[in-house]
Amino acid sequence: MKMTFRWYGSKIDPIPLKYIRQIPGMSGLMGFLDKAAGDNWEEEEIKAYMDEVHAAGLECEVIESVNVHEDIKMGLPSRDAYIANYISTIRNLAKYGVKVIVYNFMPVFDWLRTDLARIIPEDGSNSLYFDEKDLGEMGPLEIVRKTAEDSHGFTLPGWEPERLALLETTLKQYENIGPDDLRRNFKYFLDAVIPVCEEVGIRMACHPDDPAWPIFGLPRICHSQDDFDKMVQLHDSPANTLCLCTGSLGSNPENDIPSIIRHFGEMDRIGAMHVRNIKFLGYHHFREASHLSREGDLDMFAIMEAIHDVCPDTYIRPDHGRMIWDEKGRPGYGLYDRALGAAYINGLWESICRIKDGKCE
Ligand code: DNO
Repeated sequence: MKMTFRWYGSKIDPIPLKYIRQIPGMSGLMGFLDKAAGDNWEEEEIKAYMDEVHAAGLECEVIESVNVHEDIKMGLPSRDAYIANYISTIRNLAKYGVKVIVYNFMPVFDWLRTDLARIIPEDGSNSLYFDEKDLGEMGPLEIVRKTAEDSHGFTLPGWEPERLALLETTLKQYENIGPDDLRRNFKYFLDAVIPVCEEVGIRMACHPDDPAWPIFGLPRICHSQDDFDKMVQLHDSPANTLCLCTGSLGSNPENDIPSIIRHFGEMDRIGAMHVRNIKFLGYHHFREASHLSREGDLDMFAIMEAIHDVCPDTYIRPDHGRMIWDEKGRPGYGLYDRALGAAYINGLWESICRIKDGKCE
């Protein structure tokens, strides 16, 4: 396994690369360029980002959030131009050593929470929180306004202002698009980009819907094993994989995460892993927990054991941390709790490898 950390670039991420390098066992980043969905990622911008990362002694073989333009998801005639940009971005990223691109195919919203800083009464820390009841009362425009307000000036991944400015129009356009239409548009996209990925040695890794069910009546087609079985069949190739995010899929207790990891790992369809824990509070109601198994409802040992057994060479990042020790940071993406998460995941990994293989490399 390669332990990585999400980093937003020195302009918008307050965490210095030096600190990331100092986390035990950290090999590199799941990198990010602050670009609008549909834009071409120019070579010079990628080079500048990579130079900075490499100079800090880190790798960057995974890039996250090359966001798919809404016109591609909606299947509009303008999609071909955006797909051409996507292909050019894939080619440019490959030139700088990128092996995996994490993306998603969720209409309009990427991940969604109803509170970005819910206090955890037991210890006074705070974490991302979701309660569908609050959502019902809020509506899409209200949630976008609240999320922007609560993010303390930090841009949030998947919440690009340019895209959300068109929210009302986009929501209207989706009224006539059902899950089958979305899947058809997804296939059109994959048919265009996967052959290029095969040629340049990149794997596309689709992130699950977060939370793992449809919201605001929008079609969502990536939140269960069954959905991903269909997704990998849309264009059957080792380059068409998923980014198995334990906390996103795990927000629905019906998703048995270790078993889903085994299923797709055995098929060699896991491109990357996001590892985090969830505490269930009721129906469609949860908060994010520290990574430790006993502080949430996911069995992190069983998750790491499944990774060990079926995709031991995959890229992992500790996903969303709580805010602890009075850190002021991007919600979900502070330094401290994610670093603790990495240390814990490394600990599990060492024990699992020692027990099962007699050694840990
Ligand atoms: C949330 C992240 C997602 C993920 C995208 C990939 O915190 O896990 O924003 O990066 O869905 O496109």
